[in-house]
Amino acid sequence: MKKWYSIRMRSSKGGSHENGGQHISGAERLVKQTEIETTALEMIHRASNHTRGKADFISLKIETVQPNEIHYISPLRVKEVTNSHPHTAKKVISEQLATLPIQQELLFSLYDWVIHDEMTRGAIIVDINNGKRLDPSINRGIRVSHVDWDNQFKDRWQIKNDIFYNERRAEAIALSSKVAAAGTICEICCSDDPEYTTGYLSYQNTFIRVPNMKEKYSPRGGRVFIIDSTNIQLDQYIHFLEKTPVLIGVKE
Ligand code: PML
Ligand code: MG
Ligand code: MG
Ligand code: MG
Repeated sequence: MKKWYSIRMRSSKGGSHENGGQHISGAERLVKQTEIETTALEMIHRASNHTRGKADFISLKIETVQPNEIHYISPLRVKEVTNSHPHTAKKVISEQLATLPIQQELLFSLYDWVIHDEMTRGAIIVDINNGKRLDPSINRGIRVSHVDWDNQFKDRWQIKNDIFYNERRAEAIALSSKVAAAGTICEICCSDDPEYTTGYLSYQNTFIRVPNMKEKYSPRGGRVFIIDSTNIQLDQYIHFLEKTPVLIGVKE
């Protein structure tokens, strides 16, 4: 069996993340040996040409993954809702999440947090029962990793679902499908890219694109995973998100 490789990149400006540098970009792929070089180059290129600024620190990690460790999961369904302005985002989000058993005040505070986050590199985990943050490290959050599309599956899926393709969206759907498979009740995400204002919710197996989630040119954005702490073993949940290799597709 051919080996797979996990390739991870994170970049920052003003020093490394650990030394207080400002996060610029991150990327995450699972590839076969023949794709390592191209993928690594793409990532370095991405870190060096980002709308959030020019990185002066890049960490690139390449690790082997045993094929029998890989979990195959299906992608979320994708839909888009109308939202013409950030001012109406809360209304749209609460309509989409009408059946989520969460206090409206908590939901709105999480939305506010997501569009204003400038500190956290990864995602935060929040308990739906009381709004308590559950992930251990304040600035880092949880960095979902070891996830990618199976390339052939992705090509077929895109044609079948007639989804307008862009790399950023494809990555977000892969990541979010893994997050949902971990047992997350709902995810709220908004990019920290100043040029990119479309965010998404993931709820009940659906990736819900929300245009104009934040004001254009805002360099802030983040991710929150809402879970039920009474139903989830936190260590295993975090381990799955950060370490278990997942391909979006079906095992051949
Ligand atoms: C990110 O850049 O971190 C999030 C991207 C969200 C993409 C949503 C979409 O275009 O469907
Ligand atoms: Mg980003
Ligand atoms: Mg791939
Ligand atoms: Mg962030």
